[in-house]
Amino acid sequence: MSQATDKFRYHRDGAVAIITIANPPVNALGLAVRQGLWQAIDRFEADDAEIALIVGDGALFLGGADITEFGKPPVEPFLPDVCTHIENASKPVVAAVHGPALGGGCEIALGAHYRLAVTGARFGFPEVNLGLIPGAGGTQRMPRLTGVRPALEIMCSGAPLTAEKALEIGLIDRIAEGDPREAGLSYALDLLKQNAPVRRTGALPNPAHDAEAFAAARATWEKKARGQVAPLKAIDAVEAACTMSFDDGIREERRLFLDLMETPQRAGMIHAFFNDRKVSKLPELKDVTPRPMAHVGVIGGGTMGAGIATACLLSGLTVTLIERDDAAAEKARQTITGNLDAAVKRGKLKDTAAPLSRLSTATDYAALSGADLAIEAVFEDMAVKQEVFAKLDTVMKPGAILATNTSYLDINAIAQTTSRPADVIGLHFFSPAHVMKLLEVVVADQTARDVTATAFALAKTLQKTAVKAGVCDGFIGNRILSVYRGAADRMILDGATPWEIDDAIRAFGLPMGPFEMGDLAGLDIGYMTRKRKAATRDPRDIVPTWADEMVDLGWLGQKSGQGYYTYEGRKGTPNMAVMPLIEAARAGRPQQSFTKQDIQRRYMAAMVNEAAKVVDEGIAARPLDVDVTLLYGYGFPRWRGGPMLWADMTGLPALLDDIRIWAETDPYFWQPAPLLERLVAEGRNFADLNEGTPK
Ligand code: T1G
Repeated sequence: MSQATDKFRYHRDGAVAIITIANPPVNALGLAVRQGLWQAIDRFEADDAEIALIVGDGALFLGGADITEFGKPPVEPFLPDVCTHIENASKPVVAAVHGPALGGGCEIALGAHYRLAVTGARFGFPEVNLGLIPGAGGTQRMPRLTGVRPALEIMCSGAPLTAEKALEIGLIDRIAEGDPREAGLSYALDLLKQNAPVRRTGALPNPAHDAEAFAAARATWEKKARGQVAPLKAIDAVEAACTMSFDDGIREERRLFLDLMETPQRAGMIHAFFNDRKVSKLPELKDVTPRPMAHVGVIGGGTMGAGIATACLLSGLTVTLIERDDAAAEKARQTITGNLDAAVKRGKLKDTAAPLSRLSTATDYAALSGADLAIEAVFEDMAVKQEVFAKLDTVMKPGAILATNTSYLDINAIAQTTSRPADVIGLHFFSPAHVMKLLEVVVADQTARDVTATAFALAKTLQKTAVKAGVCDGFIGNRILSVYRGAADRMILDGATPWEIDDAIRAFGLPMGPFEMGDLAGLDIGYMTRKRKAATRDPRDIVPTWADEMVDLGWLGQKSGQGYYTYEGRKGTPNMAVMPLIEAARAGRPQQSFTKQDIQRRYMAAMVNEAAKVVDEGIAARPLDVDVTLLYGYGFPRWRGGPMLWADMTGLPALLDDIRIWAETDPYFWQPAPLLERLVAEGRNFADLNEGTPK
């Protein structure tokens, strides 16, 4: 009485037909699974089973449609038809959910007539995180069960619901403990005893058209998901559930879904989805075991050190923080306590007692003798860092890892001051270190592979996204940033205003432009970087003299109330007093006007050209590592996938043509990247260098 393929099993347990989906690792609803489900329902209809139970094998119910199929011609049976095929069964069908039931997985459950979840199950529609909307009936069935408000929230945010919440809003019928198959079987038998009828969600009346809810959702998500199309289309699809028949609503949902499938945003967000997983898959780390890292030493309790300590404490690690004296150590403890209090306010932490119980501070390095890993976050000065590493080298136990949080210094030079250069690595956190997701793992010449593997394991523990970087000034992100910032300064000298540039870059999708970003971070940071680089600056390079003059005038940005903008609170107004400084700097240079598109094109061309050099030099392993870095550390819009995908989609030949034209007047800044020239000559894209990334 059983039938099985490698993707699903059908077997009888008395009156119950049990349909098990087994498509590891996430039971994605690829073609074979859709075919199997369709046939299983046909089999159920034909045999004398009285009720059917659908369960997932392994760690979860169903992870949704098979994302690797997106962008290819859809193959029948289409998922919405499978859901309707389940719903049209003449005998009751129960879904028993454990773990995630996401996207199409949730829609399969909605196609069933009854739904049970075991504790810990999660229900979600994350399609907007892929530039899509639910496309298998979810926008039509869920509102019929829950009303429009919960449907709008879950489909626009992409955030999953707990089983308890799903029960509360009427998405499911029962919660049970333990094994989903056993719990599902027991529920199915209860339903049989009750003579429970077939209960088709699609046959339920339209949900009430809550005009206020739709207006509020559109206002909220136009802001929250600025630039993104999918959330607003999800609202349209849910509204169709209120105003159309079920069949027309299904057709409208399909139309909206297929339109989104063709958008660059869907390509961008799926590129980002797979890169999130590929970025930590490095051939040199395959089968390498990380070292233990339960006890972390942090040297320096300033903003970065305290942030790093907070991130470690929030992730359950034990922290010993070293400062130069008791007062500084106490100040660091207060900063960390403040960070943890804020995490409690944000709902990220129940209370601060547990993490604080794992924090100790000291002024004597000997306190680090038991630490598995030390992370130095002291003043950005080579001599200071080398002194710290010499001390660490004497006190840290054999096998402990010595890491530096430097944002640009030569880690090879730091490693050389120790007797164990193989244990030295860079861990470049981004401020605030307990909030920002990006961690650049900077691998020095002699860094051991298991040290790098440990850094990636630490990032996972800290729920950060690690990117492997090579040693150079600025590693991946800051090196590329300094170049596209340079392009903005050159556009100022050529006739654009800071405010035109900020407007254009915000319109492109970054949260803010380079000049408002400078005002936020403090204009003195750029000033100090320029002073640091002055000795080695190429004479053909330009210096934004107006920017130095602004700092000399005490215009530091938000912290001084005046920079490129003057500030009443956080609101900034263009500071026209900057223009005379800019005009003086422009003296004699030919001027031109810039459209928004001109500004975006130059800004992005500079970003991509330097990124190509970073990849070519091996500072970034692949173009995808640049994409991930810019997404998680520099606010690059996720729905564009990353600068390297943007370049591929824009067309590398046209980009190279532009760079060559600009090089005629500024050959120093616009030197085409050799890798870009090679790819264009070979008719290839950056994506071709990411080997194995699904199209
Ligand atoms: N399709 C194809 N591959 C997938 C996949 C999917 N839906 N989900 C994960 N993978 C791969 C992933 O790339 C990785 O591959 C491996 O599985 C393990 O993933 C019509 C249109 C389910 C919570 O958006 O959220 O349904 O790197 O490391 O940490 O309305 O995967 O090993 O080669 O993330 O245990 C909606 C996306 C699709 C869910 C499990 N569904 N996936 O987390 O494993 S659109 C989603 C996840 C849709 C319908 C619409 C998570 C997970 P590799 P992993 P995990």
